[in-house]
Amino acid sequence: MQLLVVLSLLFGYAYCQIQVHGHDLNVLVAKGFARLDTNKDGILEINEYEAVLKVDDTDGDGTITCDEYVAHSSAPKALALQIFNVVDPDNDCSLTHAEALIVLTKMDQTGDGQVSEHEFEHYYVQILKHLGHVDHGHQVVG
Ligand SMILES: [Ca+2]
Ligand SMILES: [Ca+2]
Ligand SMILES: [Ca+2]
Repeated sequence: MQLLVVLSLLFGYAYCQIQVHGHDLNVLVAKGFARLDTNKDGILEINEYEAVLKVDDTDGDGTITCDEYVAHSSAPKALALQIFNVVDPDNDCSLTHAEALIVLTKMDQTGDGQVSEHEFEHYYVQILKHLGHVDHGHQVVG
């Protein structure tokens, strides 16, 4: 009986990983960006980013814990947690405002203070590649 539970957990996890590929990856990126780009002009600006940080910070203590992030992320729970750990520089399950701003700076390749959907997608795919969810050279198409 215990073995069955373990097996179903393992398969559940594997299924979650498979879903990240191909079309579903594009859906994840689009959903993630849509959540951040609140005025829907295709550009993520710092004020939009900070507004979402406030929403994600459920208890309003100025930092986003991994639990708070997972609860708000558009990604599946297990994946959201992995993404959080890549994004959080000191891996303490807590993203301070300063750490969150570093993330925005990393996404902003052109350094103009705005993140296009293309820049967001690039950053997201880099993280997923780092986590092994996307093969190197894997065509990320729908
Ligand atoms: Ca915008
Ligand atoms: Ca918090
Ligand atoms: Ca941290």
